[in-house]
Amino acid sequence: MDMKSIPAQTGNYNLENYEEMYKTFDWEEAKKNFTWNETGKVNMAYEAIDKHAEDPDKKDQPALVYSAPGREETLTFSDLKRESDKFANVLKKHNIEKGDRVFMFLPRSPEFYAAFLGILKTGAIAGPLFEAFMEQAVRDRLEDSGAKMLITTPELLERVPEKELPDLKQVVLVGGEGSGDYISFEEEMKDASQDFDIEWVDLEDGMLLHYTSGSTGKPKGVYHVHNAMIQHYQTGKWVLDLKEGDIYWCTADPGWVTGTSYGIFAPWLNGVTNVVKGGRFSADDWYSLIAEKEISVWYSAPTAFRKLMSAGAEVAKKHDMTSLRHVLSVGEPLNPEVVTWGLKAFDLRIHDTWWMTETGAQLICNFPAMEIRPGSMGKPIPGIEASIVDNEGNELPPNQMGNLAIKEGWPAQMRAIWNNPGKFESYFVNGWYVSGDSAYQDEDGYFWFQGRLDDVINTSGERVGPFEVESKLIEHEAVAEAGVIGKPDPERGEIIKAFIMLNDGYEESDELLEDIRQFVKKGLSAHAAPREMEVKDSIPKTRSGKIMRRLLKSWELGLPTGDTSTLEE
Ligand code: 6R9
Repeated sequence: MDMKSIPAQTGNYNLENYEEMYKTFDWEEAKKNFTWNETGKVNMAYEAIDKHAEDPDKKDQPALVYSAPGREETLTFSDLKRESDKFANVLKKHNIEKGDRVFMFLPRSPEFYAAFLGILKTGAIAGPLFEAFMEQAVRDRLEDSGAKMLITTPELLERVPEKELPDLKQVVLVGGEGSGDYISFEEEMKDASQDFDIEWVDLEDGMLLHYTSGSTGKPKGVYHVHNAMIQHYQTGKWVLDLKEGDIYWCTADPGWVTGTSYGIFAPWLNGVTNVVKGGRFSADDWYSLIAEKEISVWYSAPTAFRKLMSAGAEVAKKHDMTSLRHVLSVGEPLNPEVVTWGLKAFDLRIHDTWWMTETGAQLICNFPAMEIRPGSMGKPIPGIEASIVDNEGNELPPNQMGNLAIKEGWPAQMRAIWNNPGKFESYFVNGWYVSGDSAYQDEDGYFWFQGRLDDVINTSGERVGPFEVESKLIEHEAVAEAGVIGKPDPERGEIIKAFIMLNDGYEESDELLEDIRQFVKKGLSAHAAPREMEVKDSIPKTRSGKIMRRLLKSWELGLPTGDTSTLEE
């Protein structure tokens, strides 16, 4: 097969004629799908859940199908309305008000989804955290956001430095005893009323804070508003191609933007059944889930596809995956060989989609009724303008590499970086949102990803800021200096490699390196712990003291070192 392009899938798709839609579409059109277009009153949780719970034909349809080792549960749209109304009442009882930040440090579970929706119903701002976060990561996020309440479990509570967080007034424990200091989720839910008057908000009111890593400084809080629903709904139609009767599975954790925008909002705004899987990755379990739940639309990530690939075709062959109709990917470049594997394994194309925490929703995509070019991220969704620009924000001609940029003002765009207006401003140049990714556009309008312009590492689809890891490394008593890079890896995309300089009196040994690794793992998270470490006599820095990661990377990969004029003596 000619892998330079794969023709459109045959079938009936919500978006049949991309080129035509791109020319004519206007976001004003999309707004007509929502009642708030007339009333002016809006709440994401109403549009995603309550609206369907009020519809006699939909209320008993499964909304959430939860499957984890030892726990299977199905909640209909009315169940989810009731549970989230109850939790919203619990929040009100404990003085949560519109605009308050309520953080969630919880495993994926039905309680997570009920609580998340409950938070939105009060008009408060939800802040989901990865379950894998360790103390430092949790502290940074709760501190910066000024979170007033945290919902967690007794086990995870051990990683919450409560005493160092003066703004944190209350902790709700799921699966724990209530005591003087803590609110018990189960006890409060037992007594909570099922009637809640939803807080109607403005389209521009805050809804969600997702912390993400940059190349410098602490993680930043990307702030999203209810208005994003227009794009979640519309991309759910066009890109995920969601239709009545679909069983949809997004494999992303809600601590990551994909797990909220496309693990909560897009499927439920479109009224489809949403499957959530708990537990760890296993190829056998994943395939079984597809077969058992008869999943039709599946959104995952290259790192997961690569793991399935390496598990071998025999594992796949044991399961019936004919329910699948549409498969998509996000988070990292989708390797052409993975697309080829997908054609063999499922007889379907894997559709790459590009977007970021900051963009809130999909922007450049491969649509089912469009020819795809393996290795390309696809084309801009109707309603947005994408381009390649130079550092001054001037558009570049086809086939020239530059900054991937989006004309500002799309519905799901972040509205702020929490507590950091300067950082927010720095994203915009000459009317363009500059993504930090480099790419080029071919003559036919397809976008091709080249790399990150900053030093952010993408390991197994998780964004890791080298600065965070370096900071943790040098907290170890043996480490004097540290420089961290992403090193290309066939399975994980990149792995974290750390170059360290030891303090006097420390000798390099396997035990010491392992001890340092564990230190980062316990302090930050497992995915932030370096898989490789190398001891150096010094770490290259610029004259202004910035670690020259670019140079470390060139050494590591045996590439020319380029301009080293700023290198410290
Ligand atoms: C949704 C999400 C954003 C960064 C982004 C880019 C990389 C995402 C990609 C991709 C190549 C794709 N990225 N999708 N790279 N092809 N289809 O991933 O958000 O965690 O903020 O990461 O991920 O580098 O800038 P986020």
